[in-house]
Amino acid sequence: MEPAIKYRLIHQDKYTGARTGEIITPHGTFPTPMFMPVGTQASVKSIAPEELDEMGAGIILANTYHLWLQPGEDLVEQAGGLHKFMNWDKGILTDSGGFQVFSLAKHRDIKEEGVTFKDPSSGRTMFLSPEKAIQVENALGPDIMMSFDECPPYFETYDYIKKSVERTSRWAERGLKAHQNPTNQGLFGIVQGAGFKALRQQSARDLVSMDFPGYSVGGLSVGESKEEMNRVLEFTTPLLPENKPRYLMGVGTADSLIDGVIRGIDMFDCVLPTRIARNGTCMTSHGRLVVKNSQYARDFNPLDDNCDCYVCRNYTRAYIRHLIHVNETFGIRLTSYHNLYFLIHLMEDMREAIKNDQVLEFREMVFEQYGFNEE
Ligand code: PRF
Ligand code: ZN
Repeated sequence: MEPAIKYRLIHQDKYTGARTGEIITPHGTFPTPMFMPVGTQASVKSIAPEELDEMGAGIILANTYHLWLQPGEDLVEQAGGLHKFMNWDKGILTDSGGFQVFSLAKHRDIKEEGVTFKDPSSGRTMFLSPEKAIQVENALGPDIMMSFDECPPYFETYDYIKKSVERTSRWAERGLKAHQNPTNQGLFGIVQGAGFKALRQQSARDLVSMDFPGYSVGGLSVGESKEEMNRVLEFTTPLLPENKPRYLMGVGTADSLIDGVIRGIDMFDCVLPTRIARNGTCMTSHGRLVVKNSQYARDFNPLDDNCDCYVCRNYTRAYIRHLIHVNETFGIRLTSYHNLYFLIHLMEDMREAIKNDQVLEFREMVFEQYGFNEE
């Protein structure tokens, strides 16, 4: 059987775990490392597919949880699948809903069979299980589907996390059995285990034995420190096969992307760039810039003097600040575009640095320019 998702290594950095390669999907090939814009409800907020293409996004993320609740997977299937429904013909990855149930739903009850919860918008009682998540993902039709996992709180006891990891392995196995078309859609496993090395090892061993076409590292960026995340990545990515993609879920600050790549990660996603854009905050090569602040009222420079995106080539801080102040939605379109471009372009620069074995120099340069601020 030909798997739906394949990884091709192009070059491994001489001095770190960073690697550049490409991921081949039924909807095209994209270079890695890559940042994936998040389109939770089948739309990357305020950005058109043509614009995502133009900024170099080879793959985007959507959420099983949201699309299952609204408009429902049968409607999307009837539309011809997610790609057709949203007019995006490159890669799509869907998260399974596991994480969203744990972070968004109220009154949830986790059992071996699955999770019962109350849909916060309709009040309906819903049930999501490994089989149900896979059935919804099969109907939505993304190129990459994620297993239904449990993302436990980071600072739980060893015994709690061990039970959770074991359940996530059983759920992964059930998902694999339920998966209908592995030649068209690749199902990834999710390694959990919080900060415990032995449990990350157990989780990786279980999942690798199931032979998924790709693996993600879950359960990070949930309140632990950056140092802690780096520590866990350092011993987790070496547990994953070298010939398959590795994806760090829900991470989207510039420094974490660079530090994740250095530890062997190929893919990232996060709502951060588009979320902060909507409250007037921009990611720049000099750190975060809150463009809606009064100090930019008469600043006729671009958002970032080192950025050559459509926004920075054509608009000033003063103009964008004005738009946001008078609630013109074009303002947040511009900040959203720039922020996504910034992270996608950062990964493009990183790929170049890897090819030249200059990852550590690149990190040094970016961090220095950045000023090590809150990002
Ligand atoms: N599991 C899933 N989705 C996720 C996570 C996870 O652990 C995270 C953790 N940062 C983000 N999104 N299924
Ligand atoms: Zn820009």
